[in-house]
Amino acid sequence: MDTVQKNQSGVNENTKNEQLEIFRVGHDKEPLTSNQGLKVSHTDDSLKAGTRGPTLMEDFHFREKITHFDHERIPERVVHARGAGAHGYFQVYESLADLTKAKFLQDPAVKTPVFVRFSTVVGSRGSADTVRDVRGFATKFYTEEGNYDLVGNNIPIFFIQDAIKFPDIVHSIKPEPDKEIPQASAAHDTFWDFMVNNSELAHMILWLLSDRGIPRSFRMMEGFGVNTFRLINEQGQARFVKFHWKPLLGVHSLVWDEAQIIAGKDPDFNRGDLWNAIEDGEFPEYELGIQVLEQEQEFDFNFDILDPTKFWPEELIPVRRIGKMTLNRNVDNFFAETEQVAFHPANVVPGIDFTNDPLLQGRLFSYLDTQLIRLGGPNFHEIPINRPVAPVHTNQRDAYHRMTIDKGKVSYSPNMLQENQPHPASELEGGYVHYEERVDGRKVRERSSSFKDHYSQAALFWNSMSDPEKQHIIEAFHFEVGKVKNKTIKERVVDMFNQVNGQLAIDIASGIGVPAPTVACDIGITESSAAVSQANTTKLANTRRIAVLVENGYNHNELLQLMEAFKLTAVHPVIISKQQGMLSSSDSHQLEVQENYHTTSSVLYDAVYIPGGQQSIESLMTHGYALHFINQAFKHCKAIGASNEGVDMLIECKLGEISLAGSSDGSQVFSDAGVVTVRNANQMSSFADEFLESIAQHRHWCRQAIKEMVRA
Ligand code: HDE
Repeated sequence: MDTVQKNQSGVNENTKNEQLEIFRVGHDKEPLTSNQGLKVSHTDDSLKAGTRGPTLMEDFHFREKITHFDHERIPERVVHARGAGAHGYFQVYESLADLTKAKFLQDPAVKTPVFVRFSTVVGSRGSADTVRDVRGFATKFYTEEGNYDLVGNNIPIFFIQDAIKFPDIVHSIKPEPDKEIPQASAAHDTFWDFMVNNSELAHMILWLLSDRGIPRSFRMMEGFGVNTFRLINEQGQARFVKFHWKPLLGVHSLVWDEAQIIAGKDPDFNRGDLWNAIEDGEFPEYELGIQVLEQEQEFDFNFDILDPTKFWPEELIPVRRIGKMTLNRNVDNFFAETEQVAFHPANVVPGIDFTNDPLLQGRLFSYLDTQLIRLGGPNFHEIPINRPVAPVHTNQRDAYHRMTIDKGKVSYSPNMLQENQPHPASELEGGYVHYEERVDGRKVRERSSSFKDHYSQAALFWNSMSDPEKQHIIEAFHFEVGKVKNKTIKERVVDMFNQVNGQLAIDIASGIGVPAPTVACDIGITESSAAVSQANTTKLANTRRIAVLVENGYNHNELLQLMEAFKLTAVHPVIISKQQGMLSSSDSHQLEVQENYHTTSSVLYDAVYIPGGQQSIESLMTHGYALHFINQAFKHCKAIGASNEGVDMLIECKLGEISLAGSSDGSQVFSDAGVVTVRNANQMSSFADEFLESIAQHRHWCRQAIKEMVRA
């Protein structure tokens, strides 16, 4: 039964899917054909003059096959080349008519179809998912009034204030052009050279080097429109707005050491995580939030609300959650959908408008321009993933790859021959009318003095970090700037961050081989914003992946109890053993192994569980890979659970010795560090609860201080 209500023009969650259906082709039990529909009888040998003779020109099948192959690549995106996409829908919680006339924000019954593409910025299309980088979070809403694109990132601010610097920053962060090294990394001289010569980057650097730069999952990542936009209501009243996406699973990140190892063990880690969650029916959900300012409030703050290197602290301007997006369908074809989707911040609908944010102004040019080269001409809006569900009637004709067969001889306006159709729509008919902002100024290449403070919000962000988050940022500096060869650049990094926080500069200097500042600065910013710290995010065990380490002779009852508890919380256990195949428990139950120690790694899980069973544990204790697996999970501050003889395995790993003074029997010795143990079979249920709670915490940062001593 179709319970989805349609709005007036018939757009609903399924509309885009129905539109795409026309283009989908399955190839079940069909004969192979040429592109002309000719059935092909043989495709493994080219047509030759004799079995050992030359290939003949007349082999049209060979030529068509090879020619198509030779042309199968399009240029990758200049930035955001690597990405993953998914379909879904958006529903507003209540009408926003008081703020905007955008139709998709009026009726809570309407499910507007969306397509989202997540991405990294710097790396090539084949680069690893878990590099340190900003993540793109671009959403296309297929509304009844045309496509609306919210092309955002997972960090609420940007590096630069004016779009004219975009080619410079991107050139500096991309691989150095002489040797094309390093791939997908900011840890090299040209980027930091650009950085020390542009103090407006200071704030963004702290966000990039924070845990936000290495998200655990696209499902656990915030999104931000970054630029300041306008909402316009039916009465023509305008307000300033910032857009936010808030993930229902909270905001969580990897550990840098882990992120680097994952880049080798599973370069598709984030992409696969998104795909699997959707296939498993665990649909990623994000609430759309808005921060709204009245026009009169434009100059009420100690930062310029049009400056894209500043965020609007939620404590000053609260985020109102106005609706929810659910991603519930994977793509059928990566190239056709994820690769060919074309976002553009200028794709707006009535009720949403621009501001003079100078970064946004430049973006409004760039995205259309880049699609022309990337997608080979001006008809990319006809590619199925880019087609609006709203009807299209223009006087545009021709050009490469035109699909529409426009009828009639009139392709201009005004005209008499076709009674001036298609006719420009009045505002009442839904025609887009730009907000009549008064603009008055001299032609200058200058920046407003209200954009000149580059350090106050950097200090605000730094103050907002918890101690573990601060530690991660300092370590990230030690990595990123530690890789820089030029000593003067390193010294200038320290000088720059001395302007943010003197102690931060001292801590950066301590790891990169340059002197600490002689005078530690204090710029006198004491404010903080709790909302930007991940320490205060939602914490849930749901959808986490748990490695279960077992060998023959494991305790079936213990494992069964935990598996049931995992299932209830939608936690995913994965059975890992030395060899794939079947295992026998101590009481002869059979269990299928999913991964062996070669196919998987501790870094691919959120937690580890070791059930008891004398024989299983004795076998694990002699296996270096298993010992390493547990030590590595411990080092990355993950939850670890062990029951009965499983606790002996932890003692064998010497986790207790390294971390906390524990009792020799191993019972509950580690619990405050996220290591949960039980020796008593009657306490399995409370053990399961405690272990799940420990998984929900995501990471146990109290182990940080000792992690360098862990042998992993
Ligand atoms: Fe983009 N950006 N950008 N950007 N951007 C592109 O467009 C650009 C900026 C963002 O998944 C390009 O189709 C300029 C901010 C995302 O397909 C290009 C400036 C934000 C994506 C481009 C910015 C973004 C892009 C490259 C500075 C967060 C990927 C390929 C003024 C709000 C969209 C393409 C996808 C992609 C230009 C800055 C987000 C070259 C000139 C700020 C998520 O047009």
